[in-house]
Amino acid sequence: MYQLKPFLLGAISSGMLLTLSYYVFTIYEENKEYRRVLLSDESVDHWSDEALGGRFDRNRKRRHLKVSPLDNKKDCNGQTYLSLKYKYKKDGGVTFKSCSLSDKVVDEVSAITENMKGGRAQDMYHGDDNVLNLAIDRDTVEFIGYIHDRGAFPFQTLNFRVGTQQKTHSDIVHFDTLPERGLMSAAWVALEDIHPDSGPLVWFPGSHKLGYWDFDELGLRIELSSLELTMVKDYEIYERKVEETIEKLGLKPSYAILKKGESFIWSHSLLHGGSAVNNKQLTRKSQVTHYYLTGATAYWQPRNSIPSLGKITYKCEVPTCTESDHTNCLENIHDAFKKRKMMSVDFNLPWVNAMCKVK
Ligand SMILES: O=C(O)CCC(=O)C(=O)O
Repeated sequence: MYQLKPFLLGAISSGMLLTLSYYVFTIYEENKEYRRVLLSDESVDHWSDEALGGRFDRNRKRRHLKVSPLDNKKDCNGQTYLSLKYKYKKDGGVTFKSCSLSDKVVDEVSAITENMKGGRAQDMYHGDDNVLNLAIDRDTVEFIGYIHDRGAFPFQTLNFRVGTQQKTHSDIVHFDTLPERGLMSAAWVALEDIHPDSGPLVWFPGSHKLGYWDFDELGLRIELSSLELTMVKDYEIYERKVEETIEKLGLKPSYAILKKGESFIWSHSLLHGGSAVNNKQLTRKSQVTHYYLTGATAYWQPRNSIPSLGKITYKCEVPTCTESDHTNCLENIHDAFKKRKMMSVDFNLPWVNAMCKVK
């Protein structure tokens, strides 16, 4: 009996030690995964310096997690901002519920969207206060800024009455920034409870890590015999290439079956589109707002550019919100549009659109 006691005590303490080690190891591994995802930077180099002529800023990999006072703030679904940021970085998209977005604004925009001609309207925020209020909703703008460690400001709204059935694409093919690429994000707000048969937004978790997905990145310009900007043809080839890649990699779709007032926030390179509308009687009222993030000095359209050949088509109609005048800029977004200026565009280059010249 006396000999058994130390043996039992030893066994119990070894067991406890093993359990403790297991927990410490699990926490360590979770923490490592958390850090890995939060520190990863999906916009680091994909192209060579020679190809880009030194236009892109590569020195921005962070070593330390940034601690923000917003980390523990919760969205109106009760999720902490930090956990949502983790999901966003890992998957490229996340569902968010703003606490500052009122039912009244959502209902007003829903009514406008219900009644608009043609079922699709771009940039209604220029003329309609409710559409604008939704685009500059305090929590949404703050959250998008928070997940990117930047200020966010809207540059385009799209309202849809029904499912778009738009083919899968990423936004970076249309909008991009310089000198740092990918300072862009979007929020898709449900203006009603989304029905699975109404053609919900479809997206491919993790696809934002596959690269920039623009024409140059995919080698499409090189594939075409003529390097002229045959946009329509290029776009069809792009869409096919995206479809083929999804199939080849076996990427699994997710659907944004959101409740009214929730939004789906996605990253510049996330592959997404409109899924099939199975019931044509159903509406799918939504507003997409595209946001730039502060820090860019020029904006360009990858779809109409061949950067590896030094041909870049710049985008001119952009409000130049900066980190220091961000709040003021949001409140006066239309003035910011008027004062637009493209600070670091090299206007001597023949392909720079003349419209972009600083007035
Ligand atoms: O709402 C949709 O079905 C697609 C919207 C979209 O792809 C976009 O705005 O970039």
